[in-house]
Amino acid sequence: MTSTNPAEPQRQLVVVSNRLPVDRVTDPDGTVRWQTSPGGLVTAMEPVVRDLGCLWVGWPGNVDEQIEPFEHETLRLHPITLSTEEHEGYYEGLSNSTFWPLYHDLIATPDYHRPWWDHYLTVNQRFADVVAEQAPEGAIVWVHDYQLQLVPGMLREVRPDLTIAFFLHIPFPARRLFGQLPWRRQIIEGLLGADVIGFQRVQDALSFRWAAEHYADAHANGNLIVVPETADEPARAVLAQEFPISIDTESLESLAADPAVRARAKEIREELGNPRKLLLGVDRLDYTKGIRHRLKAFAELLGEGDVKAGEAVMVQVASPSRERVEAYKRLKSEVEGTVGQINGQHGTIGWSPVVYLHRGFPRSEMVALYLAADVVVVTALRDGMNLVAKEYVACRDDEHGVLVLSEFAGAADEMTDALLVNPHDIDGLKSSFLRAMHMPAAEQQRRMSALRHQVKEYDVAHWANSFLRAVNHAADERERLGRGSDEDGGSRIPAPVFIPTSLDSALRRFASEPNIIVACDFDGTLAPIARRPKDARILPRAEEALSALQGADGVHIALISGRSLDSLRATGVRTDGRVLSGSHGVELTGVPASSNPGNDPLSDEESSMLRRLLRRLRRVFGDEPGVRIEEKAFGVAVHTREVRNDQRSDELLAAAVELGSDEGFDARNGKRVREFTVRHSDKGRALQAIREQLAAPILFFGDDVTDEDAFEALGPDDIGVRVGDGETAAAERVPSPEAVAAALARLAELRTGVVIGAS
Ligand code: GDG
Repeated sequence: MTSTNPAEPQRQLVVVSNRLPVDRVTDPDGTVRWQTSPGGLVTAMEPVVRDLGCLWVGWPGNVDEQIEPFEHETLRLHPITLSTEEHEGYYEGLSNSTFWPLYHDLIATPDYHRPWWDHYLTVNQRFADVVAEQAPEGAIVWVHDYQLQLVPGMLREVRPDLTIAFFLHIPFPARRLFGQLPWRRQIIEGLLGADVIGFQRVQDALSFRWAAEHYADAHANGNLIVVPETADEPARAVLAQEFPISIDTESLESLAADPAVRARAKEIREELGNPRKLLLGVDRLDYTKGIRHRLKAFAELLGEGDVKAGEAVMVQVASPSRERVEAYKRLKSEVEGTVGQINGQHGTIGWSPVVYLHRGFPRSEMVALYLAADVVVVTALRDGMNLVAKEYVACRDDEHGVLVLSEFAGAADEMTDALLVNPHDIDGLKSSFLRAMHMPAAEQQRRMSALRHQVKEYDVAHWANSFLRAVNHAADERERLGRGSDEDGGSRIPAPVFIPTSLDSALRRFASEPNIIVACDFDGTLAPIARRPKDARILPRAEEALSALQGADGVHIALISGRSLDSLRATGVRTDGRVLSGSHGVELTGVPASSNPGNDPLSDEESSMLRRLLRRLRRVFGDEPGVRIEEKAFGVAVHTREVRNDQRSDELLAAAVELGSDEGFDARNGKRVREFTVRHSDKGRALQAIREQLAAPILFFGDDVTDEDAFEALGPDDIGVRVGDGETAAAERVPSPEAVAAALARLAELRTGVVIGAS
């Protein structure tokens, strides 16, 4: 994999996790050595730190043992000692018998045991103390997972020079569930000690932001949480956002291409008696993984004769996990009992329907299993991400094989071409297993090829780079503020703003006008383009700058979008007190009514034209994967951002234009969207209407073809700024939404004196 972006400043990295990424093994000849340990966290982080090198602080795996720091490949490892009692309270207790079940939707009942909390505090403090002592000045400290949620807060108190990041590998519980936790305030405050908090899914980040507002004295503004100032510290911003983790796709692909591994895959099938279908499950033996559910479904298929003797084998790799925790002991005996029952009842002398392997295997053996499997079953009842799902498709360059994937695994957000299942619905599981076992080759190929595209594009390098980019931004900002306090006795100095000098001077002039209108397009301008429009979010820095400007005298903020206002609001962008123009100017709120083309309801003729078009578009594109048809107040839009292939997207859009023109509509072109409106308006007319009402010069930012109407409507006192490439009528240009945020921050600073840092 590629390491972090070379453009990023090189800061020293310290990784902190409950377990060190290595296990100690003693060879038969008595030699002791360390080898990389299995598990999701290590699998994901290993390729990240392999290139970067780092200091890694963690527990080495045995209690009451003091081990000196040592080196392993590019890592410097600093072991933390835990006593038997601490291990029971902090790890087996609070981490695995409280947080784990609570954060996984109460699949098991969490115990809230106060002495465990005391151990959790002591051990988190020990980790924080070691990091505080070992971390180089100005380093980035990346803390992992639910066992160490207090470390960011503890660390910040003693080492304010560090930039602290936290990544939660498991889900963050829904609002009311988290509310059960007796120590909910302490946990939120501990996490808010970080500068950046990463989650697996959008939903996790949303739940956390809600909890931060309700259980700590914080205020969420989009994905930025503002922690109010205290006696010791000024107010701070914490980025809380989803960064879905992934796998080292390239290295798995090359392992899967290794002839020895391929030969082993063939051998595995032979050893299993060459069944027609091989189903595979790979999990830590954990009650969240839904192993019992999948066995039950498979057993019923055998019992009902849908799977015949000798026809299929289910291989279940269940690597040992948390073996001293009561719930895991119970699960182990239940699973083993069920496997025995199934094999006893349905097996024959030469055929065991379930092959259960309760141990760890080398990576090459796992890959051989993936290659041998016709179907991989991931039936987690709740899972942060689930890397097994991604690993399976990464290995299948033959584009064959079927992934059955639980809707409750984080991976389901991205891997929509899998056979998605609700593991609680045993009948549904049975149908999906059958469907997977009998899926025609062409459908397997279509699905697998789309899934592979996904894991190739969004691999672990992408995950680490985007996370570390956000953390480096936070670090830049800390440095900048630090410099400010040395030079200016604590005052904040302006952010380094990478905007063209001509725009900077235009902004200076503009900022001194008595009244101003700051108008921005949304997608591609305030918010980076997202693959699914519903996932687009305003950049925190842009939101902060707009909010600061909005609070200043004589400033009007306008959001001018092609989206309908409903869809704009659904992105969570702040809309109160702002002028809003949606559907390319057809909808307009926040200014007195006069020239708003959206004030009159649709005429009968307009609505029947629109209905006809909508019906035809739905009929033609309704089932087309990746195409989204958006109904708007006065029109309809056909989006193809999720169509995976550019050529296919172009064809579909061209077909939509044909259909529209047949119905008498002209299409408006956007990036991977064609829009048809029954009532004519555009962003230029919207801006004119706004100016007529507010009588002030305009600063307008836009990135799309449809924003050109707005640029053309600007006068000599206005400023038009085009985002990105392409021909334009705008006088100024910036490269990206990040640069728009920087320019807005600059304007906010000029107008109000408030400095909006990079985030
Ligand atoms: C947590 C979250 C999230 C398993 N057995 C063997 C083995 N493995 C490897 C798999 C895979 C990893 O372990 C398991 O990762 P998962 O993601 O499936 O699950 P968790 O361990 O629960 O991980 C999870 C993850 O963190 C990352 O953030 O996705 O939601 O619960 O890579 O292949 N590897 C080898 N031998 C085995 O026997 N070599």
